[in-house]
Amino acid sequence: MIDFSLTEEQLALQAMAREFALKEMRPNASRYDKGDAFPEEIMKKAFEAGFITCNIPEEYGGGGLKELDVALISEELAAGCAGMFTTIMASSLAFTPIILFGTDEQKKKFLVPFTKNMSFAAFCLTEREAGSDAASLKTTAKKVGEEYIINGSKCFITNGGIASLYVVFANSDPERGPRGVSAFIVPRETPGVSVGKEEDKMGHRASNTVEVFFEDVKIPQENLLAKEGMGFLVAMKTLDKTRASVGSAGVGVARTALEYAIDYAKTRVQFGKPIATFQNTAFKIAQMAMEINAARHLVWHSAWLMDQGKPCGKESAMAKCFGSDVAMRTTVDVVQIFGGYGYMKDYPVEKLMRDAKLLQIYEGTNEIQRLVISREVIGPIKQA
Ligand code: COS
Repeated sequence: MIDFSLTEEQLALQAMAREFALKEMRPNASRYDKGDAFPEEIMKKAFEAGFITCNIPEEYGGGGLKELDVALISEELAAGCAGMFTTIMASSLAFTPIILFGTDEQKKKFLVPFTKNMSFAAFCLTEREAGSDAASLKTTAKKVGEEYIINGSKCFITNGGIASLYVVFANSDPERGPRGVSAFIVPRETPGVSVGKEEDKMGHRASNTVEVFFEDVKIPQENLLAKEGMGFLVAMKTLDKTRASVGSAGVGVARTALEYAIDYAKTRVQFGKPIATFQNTAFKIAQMAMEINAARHLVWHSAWLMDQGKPCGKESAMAKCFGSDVAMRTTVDVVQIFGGYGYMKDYPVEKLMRDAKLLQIYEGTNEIQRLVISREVIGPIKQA
């Protein structure tokens, strides 16, 4: 049976996230976009509200939210400020491999502390020469006795400079390609871990992005996630699960842009009439509303599949790709509706356009999402 209604609890959760976004995030979004400061106070409140640990299971002290709940929250928080949303959700991304593949001991040891005090985690997969081609990692993990020694570096790491814990993907058997990759839990204080300068980004400026370096970092065997050689699977399963929330963020960013556009179009008078009365503007608004709704339905469907324990790789990729493309198209059109004002930093819409761009790039570029979707839709091809 198809049912799009939300439960009382889901409506309450959505309302709470919306209130937080409107009260704490949106009024401060421009300030953190323009400066270099980290929104520490807002993150403390986000921690107290339970957003940062919302996907950690209840038995380990987290919110234990289902994927549809996370999708609802993600849309609201990203509607408030995409950069702050990214800080919150990058921790969830790093928790996910531990939630999916960690032992009970690993979960107790590494997840529970995040539910007691505010701190952040980072997912370390990307390298300078291994972005979309995630299996070609150069970072190595050499087994010596009961330890692994990690050497290499990871780039564009969200939360990298503020994280207390990293989930690091490294090659423990370079001969075996994807099957040689292993995943490790690396506490920040481990000797040999260091971080580079903060990246100066086009958007999501409230979030922290750095390079993370590992130099002879000794990690005990008990910090290995799953089994040696299963790291690529750990990464892929994690991304299958988390990508839909990037789609939610796209819906949130696009929705905010549309709200600004409607307000503006109703009050901006040209040729003696509000510009909302011109079909060029009205039809653009109709198109945006349609696409936002379609994107939200893709996100909800993929989250629903995950909650049912059904395969969702293709749907999650669709939700991410379409949701972020909608955010990009919508924000570009909204800047156009605002005309010259839209291009000025005094107005909020150019930030949304800059923020939308990253949603098409991170957690797998939209080209990779199309690759994942097309491989599944087309299936095996017999070569002549
Ligand atoms: N779930 C389970 N297993 C998967 C999987 C998935 N979603 N995707 C791939 N695999 C498995 C394959 O079945 C294959 O297993 P076998 O060796 O047993 O046959 C193995 O992993 C290698 O897969 P594949 O041959 O498809 O690997 P490719 O090198 O062609 O790359 C893509 C696959 C492109 C999908 C992967 O590299 C990718 O997702 N890249 C983007 C990475 C990314 O999102 N980076 C963003 C940074 S993280 S924020």
